[in-house]
Amino acid sequence: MRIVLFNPAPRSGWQVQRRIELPLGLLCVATPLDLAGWDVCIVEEYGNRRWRTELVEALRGECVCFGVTSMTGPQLLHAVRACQVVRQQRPGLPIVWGGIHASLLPEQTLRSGWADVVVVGEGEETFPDLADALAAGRPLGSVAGIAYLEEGRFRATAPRPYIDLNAQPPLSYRLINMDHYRRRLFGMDHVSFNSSRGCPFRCAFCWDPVLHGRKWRAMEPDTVMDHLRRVIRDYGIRGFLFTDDFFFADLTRARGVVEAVVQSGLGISISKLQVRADTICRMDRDFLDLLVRANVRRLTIGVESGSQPMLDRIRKDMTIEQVIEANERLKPHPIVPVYLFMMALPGETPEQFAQSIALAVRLTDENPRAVKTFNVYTPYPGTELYDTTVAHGLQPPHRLEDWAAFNFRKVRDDAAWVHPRTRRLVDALDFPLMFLGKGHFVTPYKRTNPLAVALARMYYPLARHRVTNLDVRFPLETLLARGLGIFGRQD
Ligand code: B12
Repeated sequence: MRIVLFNPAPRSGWQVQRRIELPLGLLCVATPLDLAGWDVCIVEEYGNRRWRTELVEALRGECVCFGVTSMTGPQLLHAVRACQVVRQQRPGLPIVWGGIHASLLPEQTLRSGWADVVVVGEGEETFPDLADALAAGRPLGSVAGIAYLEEGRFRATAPRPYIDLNAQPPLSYRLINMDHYRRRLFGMDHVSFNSSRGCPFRCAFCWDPVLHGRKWRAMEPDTVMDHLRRVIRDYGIRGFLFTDDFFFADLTRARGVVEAVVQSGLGISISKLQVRADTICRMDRDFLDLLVRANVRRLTIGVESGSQPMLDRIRKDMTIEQVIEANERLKPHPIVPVYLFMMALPGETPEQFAQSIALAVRLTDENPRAVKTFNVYTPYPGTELYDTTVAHGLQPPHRLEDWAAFNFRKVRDDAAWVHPRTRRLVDALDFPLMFLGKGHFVTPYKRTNPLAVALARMYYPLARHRVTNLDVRFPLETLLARGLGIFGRQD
């Protein structure tokens, strides 16, 4: 009996063909079904012009249900488009939604008409149970961890306990074409890997505390190695991009994983990890050296704001001094710290925004390897800060499809939670901010686009002048980039 799963492109327009990420969420739910003997078919839209034909072909035969995943944002539209195909081809086939967005807003997702069942939270145990129920005609009420409509009434069954990550089998990568997902970085092939879930912190903008209840769970080093070894054995891929929200939550475990990677002698590269600045302050030199030996090249660090009162407001539980200290500690090591900032946070004053810029300038000046990224704060449903934006006039979308317009590149016109002067600054400086930190913008284009590199180099002094002096007069380059559609698209 077949189950068809669909991975909608997370972006729209030309970006559909851009960077490809392993569909880890779908693989996690497909693996137990595969091992239980189901015929699981995963259709990928990302970077795949034939997705529609492949989906129609997959739906032929005896299907039990269709499953789709989605984050909040443009991915929802792509998910809905696939559901339209399913409804057309196989009217009556149950459509199951899973993933972050549907888990946060199950009722609205169901009322859209594009979903028959929502799997809320982790799907490894719930989805096989649901598939069995659908195949056997067992009532939905007997399946824990789901939501559905019964005669128009919203029903949610009891939540399912978190799964034991150490008891999970290695993913059934053979269900997808791994070649589609290999990313050539630092001279070797890479794929994504996830070794833990959740985060004990309470950042007011983050979805994590909502779905994971601040409960952090992780694979032991042996389990991680077992999974990585399979990927190396079956696909020869030795580069891994860890997607963990907080890989370093338990420093003893983190050290154990990194040591195991180094000691294995398999040439494994953990190329990218996310970390908090205060965690770096807790690492000694040996630990940082160990990370270098495991080929950690990039550490992504959420700084969010250069204003301490703002950090306190968003409950980051971290200080600006810790960020500066972390940058200092990383300096002697060949690791690129990628500092992430959010602009247009609720109530952010122009002065606070200027403090973020000043901190980014300081970090990139003090550590020449450091790079930064500024994104517009996007309120995500279920989070504490989202409620603040609603209190300040955000009209929550009433339809599933309307969440698709939530975008991190542009301040929404109705963003009443943003000070009008801050909004003007953000709108005008978003583009030049991309060029702050020499080399950051040009590196990806070095081999492919000499014109873009030359233009960026010419523009750099003006960009730096603009952002350091908050000079937003005649922002012609921003208007041009927006007009040409190469920047700030809303899809
Ligand atoms: C890799 C990644 C991406 C990839 C692509 C993801 C993909 N698969 O398509 C890329 C780089 C494209 C991406 C982009 C974005 N991302 Co992103 N991304 C992630 C990341 C780091 C890992 C996702 C992952 O693999 N998780 C591991 C798997 C196992 O977890 P899972 O997907 O939740 O799946 C489980 C359940 O949800 C469920 N499930 C999932 N799907 C399904 C389907 C069915 C049928 C069933 C039954 C169950 C089920 O079962 C799974 C196993 O338990 C997460 C953070 C995280 N740790 O999850 C953020 C995250 C998903 N991204 C997020 C965001 C905000 C974005 C962006 C909008 C903006 C940004 N600043 O990055 C953009 C997208 C839009 C755009 N215009 O580009 C948020 C989403 C919040 C939300 N409300 O949706 C997250 C949670 C990060 C965060 N903490 O804020 N992202």
